[in-house]
Amino acid sequence: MANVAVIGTQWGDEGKGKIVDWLSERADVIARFQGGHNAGHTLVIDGTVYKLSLLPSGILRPGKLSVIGNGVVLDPWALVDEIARIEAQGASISPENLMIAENAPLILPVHGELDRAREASNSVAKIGTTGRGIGPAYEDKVGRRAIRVADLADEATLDARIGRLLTHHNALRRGLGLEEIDGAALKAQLLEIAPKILPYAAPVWKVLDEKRRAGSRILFEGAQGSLLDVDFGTYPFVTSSTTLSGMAATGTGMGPGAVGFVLGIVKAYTTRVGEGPFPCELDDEIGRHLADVGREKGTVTGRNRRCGWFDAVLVRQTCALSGVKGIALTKMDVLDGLDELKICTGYRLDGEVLDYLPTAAEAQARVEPIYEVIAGWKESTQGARSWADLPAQAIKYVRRIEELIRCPVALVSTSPEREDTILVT
Ligand code: 2SA
Ligand code: MG
Repeated sequence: MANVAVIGTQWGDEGKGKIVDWLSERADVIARFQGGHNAGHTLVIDGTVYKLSLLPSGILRPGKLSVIGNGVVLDPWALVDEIARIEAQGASISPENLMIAENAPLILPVHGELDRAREASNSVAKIGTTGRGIGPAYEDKVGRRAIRVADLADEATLDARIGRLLTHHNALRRGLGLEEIDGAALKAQLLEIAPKILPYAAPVWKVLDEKRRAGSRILFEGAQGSLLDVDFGTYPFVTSSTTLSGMAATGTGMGPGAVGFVLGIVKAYTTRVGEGPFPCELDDEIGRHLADVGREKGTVTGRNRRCGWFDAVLVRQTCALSGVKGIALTKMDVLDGLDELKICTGYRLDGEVLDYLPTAAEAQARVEPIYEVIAGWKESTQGARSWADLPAQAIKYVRRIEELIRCPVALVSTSPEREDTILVT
């Protein structure tokens, strides 16, 4: 098996967690390469529900190495809490099975405060962030003032980094009416958490290089979705990381050739959390049906997700952006019982027909979906484990999606359970 990168092709919450877990059985290393504890992956294993946020999904499988790459922004307190929570559910986590890139930047309490203060302020448009400090932490990374995992080992470095951070953040905080940062208190907090994080710190790029040379199979676990990508998403209503497959290499310290197969996770309909354009959004009975049946609530924040029909225009676009070679179609059972289904095949804008989502925010907000109607199915697809178990009309729906997005279906997931997966050969 080639190394696989798993990418969300919509706005996140496509059901990546289950697929990553399913694939992790066949991998030796599972690596996160972007995002932070804004991610929420729900896994159901033998009836037990695990909610992972920062930890790679491989952590629940004995004998696998889980890696948090340099492309991730790491909240050390959130990580320590999550480790304790998952260990209480029976997993065992140690430097043997978890490694963190030494050059990963930290999310500090000031980042969360800044994120939430901006969201609460009326002077800028609300993004609908998770409030976890993701954006401010990435700003500090590219602004060259982040504190990174390796810095936790040296007090003098911490002093220098905190000094630089204060200069920048205190100016910002004054503008938002927040108290100035107490540098000494921040340093004390960091020194307290350091011994809980440093044992996991490693030159991840080097470990991965050795693993690759030894023939280990690496699974790259994406978080959020392609339409939240900081470059190609519905900017500015995006997250602050690169969520596309190219990041799997840079976010762990490997060359692009290390990513052999890009698997795009595609939900059979569309959802989005937070603000921003959503051409196929349904503010009606059907939208509520999808939300109820699909239990569309955020894993991390518990926010309700907005729901709509499947948008083939968007998924065709994101499959191209990530070089997706095959898709895993998830949550098709949520469509069971609907009389008819709609698929968006293009947009209308100012009398013209578009076959892609334009870049300008103003145009993104105005495009109108052009729908194709396809008959639904009455039978249940839930728990189907072979192609033959699917109603003919459901197969038609899958085939039409493949055609429209120009990408073959590799897997169909028919329930949150690991075994309820159809492998398309
Ligand atoms: P942020 O916090 O800066 O990354 O928010 C910016 C935008 O990115 C969206 N975003 C997400 N969308 C869906 N799922 C996400 N993860 C959690 C989950 C979300 C939750 O998997 O359930 O629990 O609410 C996620 N993370 C970020 C966010 O909604 C903003 O639109
Ligand atoms: Mg999620």
